[in-house]
Amino acid sequence: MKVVYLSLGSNLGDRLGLIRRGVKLLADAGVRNCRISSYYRTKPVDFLAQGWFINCVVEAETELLPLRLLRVCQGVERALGRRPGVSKGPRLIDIDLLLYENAVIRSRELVVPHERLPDRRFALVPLCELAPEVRHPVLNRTVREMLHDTPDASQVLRL
Ligand code: PH2
Ligand code: MG
Ligand code: MG
Repeated sequence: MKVVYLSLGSNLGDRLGLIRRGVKLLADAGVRNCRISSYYRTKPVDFLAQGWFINCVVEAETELLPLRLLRVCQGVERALGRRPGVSKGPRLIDIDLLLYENAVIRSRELVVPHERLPDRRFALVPLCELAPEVRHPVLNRTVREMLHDTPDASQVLRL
């Protein structure tokens, strides 16, 4: 069993409902024993001309290998109605792999740890709630330290 951290976000439709359904579908597909952070209302970053997101982070155990897990996340996104759209733009649901144990993966399809993690309060704040002492395997910084040091100052409000 591997411990993994996933970021879930939505800024279209029934945002909270979509995230909750996403967690259920992930569990059905082998992403087990989920611990869910609080939900947060978060200001959009990168692509600003879109509605606020709801974001959370899920800690889970899985036997799925990283690329299989990525496929499962993509399958759940699709099952919840997501279709290709503007890069970083509005989405019904986005499920990203933040950390997979201490794995470091740099393939064309998948980069783990997530390359933007240190620059995203919307991921660091909920991740810090679940796992403040977990360490980034490349930066050798804990989640708490990354949150303390992040240059991102965008709003992340607990629901
Ligand atoms: N996801 C993005 C781009 N910007 N902003 C917030 N607040 N939350 C997100 O999940 C998010 C974003 C691309 O995946
Ligand atoms: Mg994303
Ligand atoms: Mg994504």
